[in-house]
Amino acid sequence: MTRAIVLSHLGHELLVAPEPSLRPTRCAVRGTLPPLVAGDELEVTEQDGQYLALERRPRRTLLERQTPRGLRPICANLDTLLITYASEPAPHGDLIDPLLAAAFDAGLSPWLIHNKADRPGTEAQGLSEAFQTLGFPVFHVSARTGEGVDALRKALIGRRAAFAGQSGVGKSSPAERPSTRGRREGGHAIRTAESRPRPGPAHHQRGAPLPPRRDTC
Ligand SMILES: Nc1nc2c(ncn2[C@@H]2O[C@H](COP(=O)(O)OP(=O)(O)O)[C@@H](O)[C@H]2O)c(=O)[nH]1
Ligand SMILES: [Mg+2]
Repeated sequence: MTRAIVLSHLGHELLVAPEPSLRPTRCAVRGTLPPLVAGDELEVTEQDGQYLALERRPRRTLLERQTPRGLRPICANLDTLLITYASEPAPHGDLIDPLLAAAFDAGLSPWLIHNKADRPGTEAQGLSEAFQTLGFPVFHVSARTGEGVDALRKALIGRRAAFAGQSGVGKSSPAERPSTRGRREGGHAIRTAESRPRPGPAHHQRGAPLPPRRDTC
């Protein structure tokens, strides 16, 4: 048996990263498995290149999202939630606090990511100063110029993280930017789907660990 991390759902199958290569691979799922989310760790078998997930290992953490029908699991085994905002679109007042609450509920360390540092804006700058004063880690990055991206990657070594935040702030962009060092350094960054700022207790990102070649964190 081999260990594999769930990257995303592909209809009836999963996209997983099996050890040791962590190369994204399709994987069938035994019907008895409990529901799976990105970040879940599985025991899988492989025969003639066909992977089958047999067991889900115990989750260390579980990030959940509040929905009208109750809590919905979003992403497992994260260490850090990268709560992202930028000058454009201007920070949405109702979004960051619920993300902080969700991170704390899940036992994750919330880090604040001020992206688009190449385009200063007073609201985003004010948020960064407020979070710094409160003692939160705040990273100023620009996915466009590369400013601060390697420092963030370095800080993430050995951690699993997901970007969260409103659409358009640049959650996908820092994760997809190639490292200037051009090599993989261990740990897993997480790529995310979109969330819209809506009233309500928590809005999160669905996450999937980056494919290994693009993951330099
Ligand atoms: N000026 C600037 N634009 C950025 C930066 N990062 C992302 N963008 C742009 O912002 C837009 C949204 O980025 P994206 O990563 O798709 O945002 P997401 O919706 O949060 O995943 C895209 O047009 C990006 O090119 C940045 O650091 N600076
Ligand atoms: Mg995106």
